[in-house]
Amino acid sequence: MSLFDPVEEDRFTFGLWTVGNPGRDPFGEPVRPRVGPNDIVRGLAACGAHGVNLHDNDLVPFGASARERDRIVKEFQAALAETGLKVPMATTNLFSHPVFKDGAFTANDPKVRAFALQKTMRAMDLGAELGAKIFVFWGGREGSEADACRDPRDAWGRMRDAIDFLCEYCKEQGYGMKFALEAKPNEPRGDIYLPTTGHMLHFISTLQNEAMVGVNPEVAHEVMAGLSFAHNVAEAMACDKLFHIDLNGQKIGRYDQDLRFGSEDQKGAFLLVRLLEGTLGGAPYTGPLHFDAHAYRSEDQDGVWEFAKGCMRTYKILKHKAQAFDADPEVRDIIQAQRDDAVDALLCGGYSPEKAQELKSLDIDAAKIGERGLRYERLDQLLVEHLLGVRG
Ligand code: DIG
Ligand code: MN
Ligand code: MN
Repeated sequence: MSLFDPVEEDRFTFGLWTVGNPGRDPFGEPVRPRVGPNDIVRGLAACGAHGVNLHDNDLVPFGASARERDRIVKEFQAALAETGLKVPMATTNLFSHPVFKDGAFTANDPKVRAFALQKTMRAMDLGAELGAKIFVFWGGREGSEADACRDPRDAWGRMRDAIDFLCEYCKEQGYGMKFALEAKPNEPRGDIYLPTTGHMLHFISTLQNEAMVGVNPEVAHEVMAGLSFAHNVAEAMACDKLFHIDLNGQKIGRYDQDLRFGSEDQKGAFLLVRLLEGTLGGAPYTGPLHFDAHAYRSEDQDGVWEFAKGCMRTYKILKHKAQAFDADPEVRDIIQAQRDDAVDALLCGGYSPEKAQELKSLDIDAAKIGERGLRYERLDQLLVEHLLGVRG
């Protein structure tokens, strides 16, 4: 057993649609035979994963009869029992079927919006049956190309009404789920509403059941928008709204690549893992670590399992390196060098007239502070050396 082999406590999960992806892309047919959900469960268990996630139609084909649905679910539950794999998260496919070509919750046709609610309630029923306590909403088709088609405020209001309605359904059913909203700026729609995690955090504050709704940020989606993924995740953590996370790799300025975690921007992945694991001292993230990622189209199924192992192994390597980095005395010295507890105490705990007077009378030598070097070049070089394995 290597230090970097996954264990149950790592909480690593994969979607059925990730390691089950047969390698189709917009410009090519599948390159691998389809692997059924029960074999995916067995394959993920063999790789050391903790859990498996699913859209409704990853397991139950669109339009399946109730009898067929029950048979499929029963067989899937047997595979879960056989392997011990859990189902921490479920979601709805509101983007593949042509009925959703103009959106789901935000579509102009109220029959489409009604069908999206109906399909999502049934997907929540399925998720609850499998033990999922997190329900993700990714509005892949909630957007536009011909933006004249609707007032964007109507789209925003329809989305809010749908989430409010489904929160009430979840409460009435007693499912005890938390909702996690996933942002993406574009693709497959020309523009997608609520394009970043920041937009989602504000949207959540307008909901009737705000406490049960958080976010599911994805690396590729925030990087596509040219944003710092770690900063956006940090904002969600600071608001206690990081309910789930989609980990993968992405090159800046590309379509949504959903690459193996850590395969591209290792420094960004390191800083993300450092944040999630709290090695700098903040509270760690304790939810599922979900790899919403896909193997290269060049791979056979063995290559897909290598991809899955690589996602988990890289996360654990980076966790080990983040622990060493924040335990490095020189790193701690540089970060602590600007510490001033007496002044810090004035800035915490809110306003008081006494504090205001004390702050106004504080003698701060701005020129001297302005001249001081902060040694961040050395700090970042230490990070690079820890990452490259020559320190730590
Ligand atoms: C794409 O990033 C989306 C879908 O794969 C799924 O609905 C969601 C859950 O991870 N992510
Ligand atoms: Mn993606
Ligand atoms: Mn995702």
